[in-house]
Amino acid sequence: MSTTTAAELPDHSAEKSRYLAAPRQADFTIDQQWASYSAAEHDRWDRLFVRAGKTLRDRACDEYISALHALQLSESGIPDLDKLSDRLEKITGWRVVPVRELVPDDIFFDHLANRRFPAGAFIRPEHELDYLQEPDIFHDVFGHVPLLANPVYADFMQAYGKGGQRALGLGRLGNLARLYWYTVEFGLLQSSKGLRIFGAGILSSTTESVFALEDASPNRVKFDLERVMRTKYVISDFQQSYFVVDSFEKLLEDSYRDFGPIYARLGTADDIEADQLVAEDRVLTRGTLAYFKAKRGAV
Ligand code: HBI
Ligand code: FE
Repeated sequence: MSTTTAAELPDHSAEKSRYLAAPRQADFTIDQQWASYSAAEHDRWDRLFVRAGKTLRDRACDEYISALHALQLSESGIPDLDKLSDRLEKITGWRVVPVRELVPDDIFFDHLANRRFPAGAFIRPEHELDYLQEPDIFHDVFGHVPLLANPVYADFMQAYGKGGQRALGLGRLGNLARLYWYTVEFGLLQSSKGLRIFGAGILSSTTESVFALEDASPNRVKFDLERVMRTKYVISDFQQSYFVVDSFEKLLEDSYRDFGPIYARLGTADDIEADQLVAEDRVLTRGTLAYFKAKRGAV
């Protein structure tokens, strides 16, 4: 999750405060201080891992499941990011670098453009086990890191980082953040066995893993790069629409397109509401939006 600035968040948990007090490099990386994790924090990782693993059987895409195994991620406590990076680097050249919290956009994109994924070093406190606004080590390492071991997805993430650097220069960060949100965070994949999850925001949430695939409420629409870049999103609840990519190869191909003409068209196109369907959509599920209407008390 990546649109709340650290300053907007309430005071910090003990798990996070120890990192806020630690020295930080110019690229916002810190020392993970792996030896400082308590038994309770390692146990929390294990409980999150086992619970999510049960929900993701037959829901996560095969590429994610095989990557988890390739990286030897398991319920054996919070991973040492240096050791994890040594395994990951051998496969796709990516490393995972510890950070305290959300980092500035330009720093974030520079890391991605250089095959470094910034991961929060802190783990969520017990009372935020089910949901937290800021990316902790479980969201980042369990949600985002595994697919970096998939060569095509690894190329896409680097291309995204380079695209982000260009977007910043063109004042188009908002459009690019939407692309990230509806793929890297909340993307679904069309597979031979039906819809499967690849977005980290869904993978790291057991409730949203079920909602995104099985609930009648949300729209499910075939992914279209330009349409997604026009689509607003909510950050503090389930998504009202999910987008389905045909393959990581298609996603990578899209990321190599010349965004210049796209940004020009986006300059005059209206935004699309998170729950809205538009004429050119290839709709897989026209959602009832019941979940959201109930929340708004509008039923
Ligand atoms: N920082 N640590 C961290 N993690 C993110 O996902 C992140 C970030 N900074 C900026 C950012 N994401 C967003 O601006 C991008 O998703 C567009
Ligand atoms: Fe994320």
